[in-house]
Amino acid sequence: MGNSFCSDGSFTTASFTRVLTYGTFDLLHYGHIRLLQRAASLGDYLVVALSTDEFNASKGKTSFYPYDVRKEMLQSIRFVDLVIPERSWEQKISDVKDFDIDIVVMGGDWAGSDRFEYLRDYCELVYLDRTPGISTTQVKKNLNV
Ligand code: C2G
Repeated sequence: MGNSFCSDGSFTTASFTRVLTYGTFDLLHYGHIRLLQRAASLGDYLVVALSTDEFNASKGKTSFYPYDVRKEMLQSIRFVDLVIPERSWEQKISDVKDFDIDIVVMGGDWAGSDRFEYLRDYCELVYLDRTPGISTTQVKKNLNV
């Protein structure tokens, strides 16, 4: 929340809403874009916590593009304001505090997950419907990569 000062010296507490979401965002596709676009529309500032290659390895996942490329692509998106590394499952509370987050947003595949529900004590939690018919796994299969 930020204060904005009026010309007569008074100030109002203008609301400035910060949104945070997590993901790997590999082989960036329109399902990711639509999630990010809707997340950004819930506030004024969007932070994306991007899974590092090491964190993905700990989940048995290997992305097609390395972290730096995935980060570069996200940073080029007009409505993404900041990209930070997601290094562990345990960093979310400190992320919410460190970046003064008001709303954490995730796709519906995470709805009700223990990996996120506890955040309700620290911020709002919003699950958005996934975009049907597209996934990184599907793209890889179609490209035989
Ligand atoms: N997503 C979506 N529609 C799709 C595909 C993905 O809305 N067709 C959303 C997912 O629900 C997620 C985000 O896009 O919120 C990023 O998707 P992934 O990169 O697959 O993220 P995930 O592997 O779920 O990583 O700590 C949590 C993890 O980092 C989440």
